[in-house]
Amino acid sequence: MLHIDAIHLREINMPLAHPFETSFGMTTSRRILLIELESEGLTSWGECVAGEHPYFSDETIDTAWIITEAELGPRLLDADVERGGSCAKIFGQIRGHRMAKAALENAVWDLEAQVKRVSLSELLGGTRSVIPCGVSIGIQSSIPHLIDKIETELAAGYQRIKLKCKPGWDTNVFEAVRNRWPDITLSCDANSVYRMRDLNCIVDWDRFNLLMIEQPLWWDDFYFHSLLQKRLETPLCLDESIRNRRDALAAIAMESCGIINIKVGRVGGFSEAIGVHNIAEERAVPVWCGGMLETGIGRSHNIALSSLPNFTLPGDVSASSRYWSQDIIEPAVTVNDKGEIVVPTAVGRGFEVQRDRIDALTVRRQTLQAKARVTA
Ligand code: OSB
Ligand code: MG
Repeated sequence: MLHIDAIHLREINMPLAHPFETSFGMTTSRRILLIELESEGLTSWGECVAGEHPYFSDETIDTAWIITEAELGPRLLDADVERGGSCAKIFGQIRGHRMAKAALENAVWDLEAQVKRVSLSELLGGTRSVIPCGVSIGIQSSIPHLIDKIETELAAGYQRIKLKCKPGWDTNVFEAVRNRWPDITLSCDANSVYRMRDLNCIVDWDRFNLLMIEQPLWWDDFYFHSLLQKRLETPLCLDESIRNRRDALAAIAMESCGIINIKVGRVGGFSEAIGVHNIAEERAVPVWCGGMLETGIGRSHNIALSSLPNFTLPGDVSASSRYWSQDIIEPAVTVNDKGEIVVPTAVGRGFEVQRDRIDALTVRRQTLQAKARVTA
């Protein structure tokens, strides 16, 4: 049994080292909810990936804060928590709020790994000692700027370049990049900005030999993606619309995609992420680990998840320095010259959390305390 004595919520504010632009807007700084669990002298961490605005998903840091404080936190403190995998049931009555649930559940897995004296990767069922890494490159002010960025990332060793796109920053951009680099592994991510009227435009991208086209249509859709996939050679990849393993099953059965992006926050925690991974693996659908501009805490959890066997494609898990001038873990996440991250084998997440640095970045905090435990 894991005895959780207290749950600490904090909001930290961190400026991004480089602004990140997607089809839904520009992010220059992040407001991040961190969860810290205290348990019999141990401390574990979770990061909530909800954004400041409900643009990627319907959650925000503020909805996650409220639901954690009022519903999820009290339930976790009252429950008999055996392991990380117990959380889905503990939170089962609460609909939605998957990013809030994931932050707590992942902190419980982080704790379980420490109690069992194993690495988080081992606890999750990881088999890889290194993970292949790609980068997600935001919309830039000009094509020459983008070419410079890609040059830098390729020189650093990254194995796959993903371009954020939107109408006006798509066909012309893919053309310029393919002219410069005919053979690199290239993909794009539209974050749901296109509609069926754009079908012919998207079908034309087959000539760019993209590894995949990520979430071109509505954020909650499988059906229209399946119609589009029938017209395309290039595999579609779903991100936003996969909320759980049933969605993954439905999307695969409907042939809405050939590849799945797994984000542990988007599916509600490690248990469900493993479920999506397993269902895809059984059906020979490759997966990769998405990113949400995480700090080192969420990043270290993504590294552990990416060590599972069906994470065969390079993920959006890259070096801390691409996001932060100074990360909140030690050492920072680095990528070797083959574009790989070495999976830590130390107990737990394998990176030390820098509490002083977190304290300095904290703008709001709240503690939920367990009721006094009755001992026999
Ligand atoms: O769709 O993958 C996405 C960032 C914020 C919201 C959505 C997405 C992204 C990214 C960034 O692509 C990936 C990263 O963390 O590098
Ligand atoms: Mg995406």
